[in-house]
Amino acid sequence: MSNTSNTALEQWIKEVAELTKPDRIVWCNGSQDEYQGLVDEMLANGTLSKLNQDDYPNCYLHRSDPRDVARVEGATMICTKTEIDAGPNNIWMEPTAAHEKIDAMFDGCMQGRTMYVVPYCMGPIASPLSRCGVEVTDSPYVVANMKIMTRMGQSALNRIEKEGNFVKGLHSTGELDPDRRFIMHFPEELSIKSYGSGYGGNALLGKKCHALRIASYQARSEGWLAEHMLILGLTNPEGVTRYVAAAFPSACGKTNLAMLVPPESHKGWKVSTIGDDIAWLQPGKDGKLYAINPEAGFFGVVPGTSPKTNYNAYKSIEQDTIFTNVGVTADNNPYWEGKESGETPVINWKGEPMTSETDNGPAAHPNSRFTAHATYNPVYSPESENPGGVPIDAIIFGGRRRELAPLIYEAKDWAHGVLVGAGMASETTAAATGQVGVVRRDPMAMKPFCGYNFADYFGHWLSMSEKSDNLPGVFHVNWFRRDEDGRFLWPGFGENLRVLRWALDRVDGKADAVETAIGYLPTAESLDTNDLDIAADDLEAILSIDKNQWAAEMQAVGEYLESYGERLPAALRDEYKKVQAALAA
Ligand code: TSX
Ligand code: MN
Repeated sequence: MSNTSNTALEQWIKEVAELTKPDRIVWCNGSQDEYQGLVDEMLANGTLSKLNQDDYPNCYLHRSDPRDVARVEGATMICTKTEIDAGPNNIWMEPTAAHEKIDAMFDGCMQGRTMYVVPYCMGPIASPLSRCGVEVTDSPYVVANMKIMTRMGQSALNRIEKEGNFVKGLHSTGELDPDRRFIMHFPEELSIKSYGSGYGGNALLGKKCHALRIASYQARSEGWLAEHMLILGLTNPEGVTRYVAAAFPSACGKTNLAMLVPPESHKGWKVSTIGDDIAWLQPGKDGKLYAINPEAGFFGVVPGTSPKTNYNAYKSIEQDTIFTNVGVTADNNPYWEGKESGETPVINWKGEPMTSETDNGPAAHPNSRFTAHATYNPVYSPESENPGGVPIDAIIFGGRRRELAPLIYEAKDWAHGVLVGAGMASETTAAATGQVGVVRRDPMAMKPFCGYNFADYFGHWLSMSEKSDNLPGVFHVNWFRRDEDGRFLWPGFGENLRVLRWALDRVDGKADAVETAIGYLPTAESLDTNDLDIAADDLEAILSIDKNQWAAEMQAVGEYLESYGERLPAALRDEYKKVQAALAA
């Protein structure tokens, strides 16, 4: 019997089964019954446990292997024919050698196990901007997460059979040995092989592996952009909605911004969420960039999520949520640092007892996650399903910088905006690296996710101005400026709405700005600070630049970009030299 009319898919599944030798093969249809069946199976074998079903209906806890809690950049590879196509920003392996190495691990790895065939669509099923894939996995946890995070099952298979194209993703949790763990990408073959990890970013192949690494490679040849960006809608009191896409390195509060709650002073304004992690952008007939969120859910960091920091995320994860590596309270509720519910944990993420918040902590792993469907977000935007995407008026880059970067500045034009994105950098936090305050370069927040040479990527970004004459404005923000005593100068969170308003007003030619060497900064009057508790000198500090500091920064940006060698686009070199000259003037 044939399971699909797509012969390439049928053939590939046959090959994969011959290699991995599963006891049985299940083609997933994406139904609710199927999801419940997987959950019941995982409850029975201990992969999942039930949380308090009165407080957290249909919520479950998964504890991963304690050595398998995050993405593994050192084991993530881009396997293009030539090393230079992967670029210095990636770890490269020659494709034949890579297949050989990882296939030896896949050989027989599914004996005694079930092999799930998971067709999925990244983006609305009806959207021409969407792309499909099929993930083969032996992990029911992965299937359940894919059900929440993507359009998974029969509808995706139907599209694959109509279109013919799909990305092949092969995954096995293997024996979870950190030394036998590889996440390999073959962009020229549109395929992914992931072995030895059950963690989301390594195992939910539709997300970082497909929607960013493989898609970025495809996007270059097809003339679009696959980016590590949130997409939000901002509706003014008159009911007009504009859309913003924004890229931030980790620990900058991207999900919080995507779900922002307007402050008291902004009654009548509304933020709605299209996506919190990935955006696919493509020029439309009118020259504007249109964006879809390829995902259908949130795979977010749990610690720090409270009604105060992110009310909408907090509400999103009160039902039908898979929690991975959080703690548990005596009432069997999920617990994490920064939940601010007044509860105390009794069991930590490893399943060990805790007698107090500080004993045997932290309760939740710093990279513990929630998996929740997008529609549970109280400010979910139905435009998420628009097959045409939403028109983007502003692109915002950001970083966590104690000094240097002002609250917001606007790039002078598209090419300068590409420099602003390419020069992005952020300070590390304890949660991410254990090392606090070290500045890391992370162009467009894509350092771990670009499937090809960054020099070519910058060139591709620059080339978008030839494909479109109505590109968004480009901005850079920093919510994290501090004074000498370590006090934050900007209140952040909901008040960031004021900064988004300034950006969109600039796009409309309605807000004043001061021209500086690095771009346009708000005048003190053009940024709405009504009802905002901020001292005049603090405001002055975050709305100005230190030329000497910036000269040093541009030197560092230039050196970083030149490390990409002769492939670096000359136009990008011109851009940083222009800023350097303006700073010296
Ligand atoms: O997410 C954050 N955003 C964006 C919100 C839409 N965070 C949390 C970062 C960790 C993921 C922020 N932290 C933001 C911010 O804008 N700003 C800050 C820094 C900050 C922290 C606390 C206060 C002010 C600024 N205020 C008090 O503690 C009272
Ligand atoms: Mn991300």
